[in-house]
Amino acid sequence: MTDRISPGLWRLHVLTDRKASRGRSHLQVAEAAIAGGADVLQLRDKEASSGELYLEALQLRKLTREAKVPFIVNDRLDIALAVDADGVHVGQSDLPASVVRGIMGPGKILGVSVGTVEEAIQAEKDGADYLGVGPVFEARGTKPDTGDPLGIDRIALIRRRCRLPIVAIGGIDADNAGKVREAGADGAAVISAIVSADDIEQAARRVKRLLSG
Ligand code: 3NM
Repeated sequence: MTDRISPGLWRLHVLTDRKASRGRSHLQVAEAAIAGGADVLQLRDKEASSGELYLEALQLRKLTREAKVPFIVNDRLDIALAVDADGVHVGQSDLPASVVRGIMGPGKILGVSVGTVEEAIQAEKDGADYLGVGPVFEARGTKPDTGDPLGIDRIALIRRRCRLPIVAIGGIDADNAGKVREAGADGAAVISAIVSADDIEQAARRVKRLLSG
């Protein structure tokens, strides 16, 4: 069973993405990703209305609770609270991490996206439980505004300056997942290489194997 309160032990984070899923629902994607070994599931849907997102989140909450897999909602604290998700992941232009922590309280998981050492140190002060560091490689079109890749060295740099678990994101696949672990990341967050695959379960299993080694 995945340890729900130890993000440092979470290797494979699978994020949902409506467009990248090739017509499959978030629920179908999530079921297959969990079968393939996802340690945590993050609902990320920038297109859904609040009403749609709430219904999607309810479905994923039920699935993840039964599977004993932690469930994180991207950006939307309101939705996370409404369905009793295990936590929220915010970026630098979302609601500030310190505010999210204040509203959520200490019992929930807070992930924060960072690109620099300074942002990482600030996120730690703000009460983050883990850092998303990216885009490490070229993101695969699932996020249009990610900017230039940071490169693998950024993981090692942040690792030296910050004690929080690091989750690499951006262009991670079965070819490079091992490299981010070697650089010091505790895990990786993946969209396209898993949710766009013909066989989502098998794709998740491949990436998971590299992250677990
Ligand atoms: N955040 P893929 S990169 C959602 O750098 C997201 O913070 C990023 O998708 C960041 O695995 C990214 O398909 C997209 O490259 C990751």
